[in-house]
Amino acid sequence: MITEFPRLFIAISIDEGWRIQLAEQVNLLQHKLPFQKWVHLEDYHITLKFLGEASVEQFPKIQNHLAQVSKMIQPFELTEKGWGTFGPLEAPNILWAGVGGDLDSLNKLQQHIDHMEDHGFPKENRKFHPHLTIARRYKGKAPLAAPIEAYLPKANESIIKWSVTEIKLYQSHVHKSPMYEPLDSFTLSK
Ligand code: 3AM
Repeated sequence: MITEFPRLFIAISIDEGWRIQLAEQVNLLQHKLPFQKWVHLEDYHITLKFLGEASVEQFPKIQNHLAQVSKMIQPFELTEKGWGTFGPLEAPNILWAGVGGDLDSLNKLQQHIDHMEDHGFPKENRKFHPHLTIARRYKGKAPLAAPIEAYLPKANESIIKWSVTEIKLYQSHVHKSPMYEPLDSFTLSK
């Protein structure tokens, strides 16, 4: 349901096989790593742009922009790629799962999407670091060990790959879980 000023962001949803694998890994990590908030499995995504609250007038402009951008990029392949954190190992803010594969296409897509100044959304001032947020705010007393893989059993050889065929516009529902609702999707079709 769209509220009057929905809180919006644009993202790529992930491969179901990866979601299942992450569920198993997160189950192990949750016993070892005290993070304050673990993202709901259904909410896993790769953010391309955070928009924040949008007005009724902005909504169709966002949809038009995404419809245009999606025609500028052809489907491309991504893979899982390791783990990491943002912030110091004593108190990382974010625990993430990494993304590899065709990062040139991903970066190009993100740059096109980020061009929304005319619609009232300023350009992102941080460098784009594609990731999938798994947990937020580490509360442990001892610093985290690096790499995060040290907390997980040795990975099997096959790396999960999938084809990104669409981008999605999501609404955040701050007090719900899962909290991200896909409102619209746009097929990549150069
Ligand atoms: O899950 P990730 O980290 O990819 O962190 C928020 C989340 O991204 C980010 O938008 C995504 C969907 O909520 N986000 C939330 N508030 C933000 C803000 N003020 C923000 N990104 C930038 N500025």
